[in-house]
Parts: sequence; C-alpha cells; structure tokens
Amino acid sequence: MKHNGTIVALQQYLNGNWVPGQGSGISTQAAVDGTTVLAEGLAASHEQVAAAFDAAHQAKKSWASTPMAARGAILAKAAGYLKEHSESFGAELAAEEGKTRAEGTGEVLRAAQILTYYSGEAERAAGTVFQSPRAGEQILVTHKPLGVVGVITPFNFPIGIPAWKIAPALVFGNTVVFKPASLVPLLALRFVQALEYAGLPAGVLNLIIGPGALGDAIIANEYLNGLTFTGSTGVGRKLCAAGAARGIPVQAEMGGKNASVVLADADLDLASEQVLFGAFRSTGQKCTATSRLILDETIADEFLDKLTVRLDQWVTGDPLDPSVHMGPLVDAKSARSAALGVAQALEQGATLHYRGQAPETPSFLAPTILELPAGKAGRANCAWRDEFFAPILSVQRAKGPQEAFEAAEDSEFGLSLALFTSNLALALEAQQTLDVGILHVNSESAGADPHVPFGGAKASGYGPKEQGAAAREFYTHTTTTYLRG
Ligand code: UN1
Repeated sequence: MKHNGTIVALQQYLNGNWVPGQGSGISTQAAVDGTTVLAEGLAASHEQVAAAFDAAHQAKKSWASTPMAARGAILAKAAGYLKEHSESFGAELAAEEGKTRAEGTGEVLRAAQILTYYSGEAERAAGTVFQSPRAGEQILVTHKPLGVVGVITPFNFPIGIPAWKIAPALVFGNTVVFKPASLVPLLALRFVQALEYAGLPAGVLNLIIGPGALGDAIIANEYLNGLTFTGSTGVGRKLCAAGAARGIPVQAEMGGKNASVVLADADLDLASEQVLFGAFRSTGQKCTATSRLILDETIADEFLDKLTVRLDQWVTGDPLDPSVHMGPLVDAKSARSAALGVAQALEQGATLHYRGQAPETPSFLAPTILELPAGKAGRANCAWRDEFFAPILSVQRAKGPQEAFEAAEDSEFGLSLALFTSNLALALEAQQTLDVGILHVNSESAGADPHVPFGGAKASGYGPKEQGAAAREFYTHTTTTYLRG
C-alpha cells in the first residue's frame, strides 16, 4: 500500500488550541524513501514552549482536583478513539518511522491498551494507613501529583512511549508539556487529538513540536515539576544532572545493548525464532532489542545455521507492503551511521557471519550478523560496546553458563536480557545475580506489559521505573499525615 499523498499540517497544541509554530520550517518524510513529505509546518519557538508551561501551570490546580474517576474516563474514551483509527494511524506510523504496518497498528492498539490500563488506576490507586504508636492517632500516606510534568519521547515508539508516560501522568493528576522526537511528530499529534476528542480540558496537555534543542527550554522552565525522558544515555544523563541541580525528579529510560544468551540445553528452534524477533523486528530500533548474542560453543554452529535459515526467509522492504518483515531505519542518516559501525567493527577484528538482502536505497540496512573473537578481547569491539540501534547482531561464543553470564554482564548497559535454557536453577541464578532491569527466560528481549515495572540497571535507567504500580512512584509524591481527632 502506498501513502495516500495527503500532507498533514504540523501544529502546536497550546492551552487547548491548535496553532502554527513560530519557529523554523519542519517536515517529516517517509522513512522508506526520505523524500515523500508526510507532514510539514513550523517548529515551536522558545516563547511557545514558555506558553505551553504557562498553560500547564494554570491548569494544574483544577486538574489535580478533578476526581480521579473523571480523569480515568477521559483516558478510556481516548483509548476508544485510537482503537477506531488503529489501521489508518498504524499506516502513518509505519510510513513515518519505518516499522511494518502490522507493528504500527499493533503499537497504536498498545497505546490504547495503556490508556485503558491507566483509566483503571482511577479505581485501583489507594494510599496507606499505618498504625500509630500513640492512642487516638492514625498515620496516613496519601499521594498527590507532582504538578507540571515534561515528557520527552524518542522516535522509535512514536505513540507507544508517549502513551506510557502521558497516561499515568494525567491519571495521577499532573498536567503535561509534551515534546516528541522531531523525526516522528505525526503520531504524537494523533495521540493528542485522541485526548482532545475525549474531552481533556484546555492546558492539561500541551504539545510542542520542534528540534531537540527545545529540550533545554523544557528543563530550564520555572514551572517544570518533574521530567520523564526516553532516549540516548548522553542526553538522558545531561537532563538528569540539570534536573538534580534544580531539585526536580527526572525519570530517564536510556540506552541498551541487550544480550540473548543461548545455553547448551536450550530449545534451539524456539531460541532462534525469538532471537530473530528480538534482533530484527522494528529494524532493531528498540531499546530492548537484542544486539549481543552469546552462544554456548557446543551449540553455536547449529544455532547460527537455524537463525540464518530463518533470516533467509526474512523479507526487508517497504513497511507498508504486507509481505515485508522488516522496513528501513528511520532515516538515511541512521542507516549510514549503522553501516559505519559495521565497518568499524570489521576493522576492529569482527568477521561478517551473515548479511541478508535489502533494497539498495539509503535508509535500508540488511540484517547483519557479526562474529567477535572469544573472551574479553572480542568484547572490546565497538559492536559489543556501542548501541547501534539497527538490525545488527554481534555474536560471541562462550564455554558454559558461567562464562556466558560473565560475557552478558560485560556491558555498561543493563536493560533487558533473554536467557534460553531448560535449566531452572540457571534461570534463577540469572535472576538473582545479573544486573538487568528485565529478564526474559525463553522469550525475546523486547516487549513490555503495561502493568509491570519497566526500566534498566546501570547506564540504561535512572530514577523510578516506568509502568504499572511503579509509575505512581514517579508521577506522585506523598504526604504523611499524623491525624488525631
Ligand atoms: C518494547 O520492547 O516493546 O525505547 C518496548 C524503547 C523502550 C520501549 C520498548 N522504551 O525501545
């Protein structure tokens, strides 16, 4: 299916009004060719960022005192709107970001599921009552919103990540200034439209579209009470430091260099399917993607044969074509830098184990498997160290589970790990000893359910985790009340 040719007008959403930006011209192109314009408009100016904060600040009192059930009902209605439009929004997402149409529609439905989940928080969220050591007294812990929350999101889940940050922010009573990645603003706009349709009051959610530099104006704004960010470790750490300097909480979900570990007793058919999905779905552009593969040396050749047989069937091409398994990267720049990473890895001693087929256009990179020499020396390679955010898998062989675990731990990141084994004792050992935020036993490294904590260890995360009950820790703060009648 081809894009229908309509160019969407990119506008800012300030205090309940759609207004043109006052900054420089911006446009987004189809990932597949980098030229078909999907949306265009003007970026937000710094004055408009300030106006977004003024609106969010003005709205915060009345939103915080709106009953939680009423806040939840708006989220539920927005979920319905997204479900209704999941096919068309999913196609837009695929065109703009480059993941397949099925993945795009799936992501829109996931955003709807997240809104539905948090609408239910309106009934579930409760405080705590403690016994007092003194007669005639109770101690109550109640939650209240942070206030105005800044939300900065990356390009790779253009509606999923906004949903999993903005839905809890809103249901817990915060107002929001939202800046999506400038590469993919279209689905951010759709998300805001869904909440507008659902009756969200003016000022509660404000959208500013523009370059990354607007992030500096967000972190510096006097009305900002908390910031949630997903993106690179470099930018995340800068925002964390700036937030700490002015005493506001920052939640940062940053890079990953996730390993899949396949032990000798694993079900290799299952493992090869799951590693394929983990490494190459969404063109490897997930912070949870598998980019390191650690194979017990006794099954390494057999496993790699199974994986490459699967990859031979893996079709790379136009993400809107239903027969395609993998689309392009988000843009030609990302594809170029990933290709450069592969060239560097080869110079540093990696060998090319596999390269699949891909269209010869600038935003594509064929699925690639690199093999690294065994031991610590192999792990000094940039293909082991650096997050490429691309369909590139770096393999190392290990002698037995302990060496495999040691290799898995040898990374500055600690987001997700997939372990393939039929040995429960080893799975439990991994759970108890490996420094990762998410462990998958016998399933791929990517994926996240809305009701459980999401986030990483080491350079992958900072601040309270996201999602589920963990979200309340970030989006609220508590008051402890010593209550006597
Ligand atoms: C998933 O694995 O489905 O930026 C979600 C990311 C993560 C979300 C991963 N924050 O890729």
